[in-house]
Amino acid sequence: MIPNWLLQRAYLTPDRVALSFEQQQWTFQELHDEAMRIARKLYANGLREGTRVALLGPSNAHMMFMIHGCLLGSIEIVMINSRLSEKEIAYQLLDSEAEAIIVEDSLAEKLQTIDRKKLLFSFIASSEEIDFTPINTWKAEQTITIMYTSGTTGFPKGVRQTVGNHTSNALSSVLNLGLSENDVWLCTTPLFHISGFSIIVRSLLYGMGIRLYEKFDAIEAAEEIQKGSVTRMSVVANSLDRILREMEKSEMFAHPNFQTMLAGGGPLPIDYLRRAEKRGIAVLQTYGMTETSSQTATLSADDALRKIGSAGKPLFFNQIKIRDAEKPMQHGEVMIAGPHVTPGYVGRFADRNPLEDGWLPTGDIGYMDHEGYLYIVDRRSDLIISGGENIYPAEIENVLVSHPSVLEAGVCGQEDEKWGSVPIAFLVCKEPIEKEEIEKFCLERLAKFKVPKSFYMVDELPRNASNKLMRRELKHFRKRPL
Ligand code: S0N
Ligand code: AMP
Ligand code: MG
Ligand code: MG
Ligand code: MG
Repeated sequence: MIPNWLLQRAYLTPDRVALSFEQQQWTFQELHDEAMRIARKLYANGLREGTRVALLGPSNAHMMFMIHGCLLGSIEIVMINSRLSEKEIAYQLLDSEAEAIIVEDSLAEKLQTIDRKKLLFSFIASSEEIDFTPINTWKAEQTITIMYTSGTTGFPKGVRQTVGNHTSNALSSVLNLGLSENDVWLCTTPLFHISGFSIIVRSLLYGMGIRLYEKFDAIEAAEEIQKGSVTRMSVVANSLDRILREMEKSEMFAHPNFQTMLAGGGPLPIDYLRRAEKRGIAVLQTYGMTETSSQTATLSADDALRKIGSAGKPLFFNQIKIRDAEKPMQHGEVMIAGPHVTPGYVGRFADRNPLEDGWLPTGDIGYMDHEGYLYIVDRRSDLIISGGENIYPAEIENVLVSHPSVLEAGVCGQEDEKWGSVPIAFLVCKEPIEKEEIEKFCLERLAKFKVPKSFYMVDELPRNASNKLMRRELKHFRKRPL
């Protein structure tokens, strides 16, 4: 049994600061009261403990209250990525069978053709309230959030994250990072990703404050770090680089209050770690995923420079092994076990067991060095990571071939200085096609970051003897730009 996080936290430390956003701040008691009001309104709208709803909103204080209202009311939340296209959102609603979608008013235009009960933030705010008593304790195996992650087949998978998954992850994290009374976590990663949501869970379990921004802003982040108004932050390579550029330009240094930057979501250029050190920032590389409710391994502050490039050792409750590796340094698929690993999916993949003999195969290739430190070297399954957003080629290829002029399509990643990697597409066409036309076709169906940056015409796609597309060969293929 695990206590209802916010109930317990507001009981233990009601007067500690829980959240600050723009010029306002809220204690845990105030956050509890806001969440309780929301939960009563959600109950008045027919939602109940265990009801599954989707949630779409920007990372602001109202969104926080909405998340906490759902959590307090033990309502399962499907967190929707606000960069997705309407069609992608429709898929997730259908697949998850969410009873309704709660949407912040400014984003409602994204849902025009969506045939599902919509609850606008403003509508909920003006709803009646009904009395209900939140349950005190949760079962560890109870699903509390669902996040979609792209799948190799091109169909996104709704990953179940249980109360136990989140709780053990937050505990593992603090056993590695430590905790001080003055800790405040700067949150600029999206709340719909586990990179952002895990900060909420840590805040509740530790009694730690969150400094929240609706949008990542490198100047503001650099200033918070310099002032020491925050002590921790989560970043991806793109946001870290932009913060460092700001700090380098204005000769800024991290305040001694600032403890650590947790950097993950994709590979991190080693040069960024060195640049960060010059600014007085200890960057800890972390290896985590949606299926593990964030971190599995993280480098400890002591090892940050000695083990540069490593994603560290598994956190206390977690285990990592390399498939088929008999000794250190051998490369292979990274396998994960621990209480933070998802029990499975919803919808189309509900019957699929994510584990093999108790281990989660990640698709990532890595090795353990002689001291047991993990290094991630590659992604087996052709995943493209653009600015921390995952893109599976199959998902884009499925859209491309649905265009009447396209016969076959292949997509791969191309290195990109700004985003790390971006998708590019290779098309075999029935008839000539304009770049603008195919771009527009993609934009109507895919999040913008998934729309290929370049399109090339080819006569055929590279395939092996069993006719399987060899995406890694695409880049070297003879091609004509569209
Ligand atoms: C990097 C971010 C902040 C960039 O967004 P920004 O600057 O706000 O852009 P916009 O103003 O919205 O748009 C401007 C133009 O840029 C395009 N664009 C935006 N983002 C991307 C992108 N990622 N790739 C390609 N293009 C992008 C827009 O389309 C727009 O284009 P135009 O001008 O043409 O209209 C933003 O992308 C961001 O927040 N990224 C991070 C996402 C993230 O958090 N990913 C992590 C996911 N993984 C996990 O959660 C598991 C790992 C994990 O848990 C973790 C990760 C990191 C740190 C810690 C942890 C942990 O374990 O705790
Ligand atoms: P997601 O499915 O969005 O949670 O993304 C998880 C994926 O991001 C992992 O399977 C890895 O491919 C990648 N990833 C996360 N952390 C790292 C890291 N430190 N180094 C390299 N890749 C990473
Ligand atoms: Mg993902
Ligand atoms: Mg921007
Ligand atoms: Mg076609």
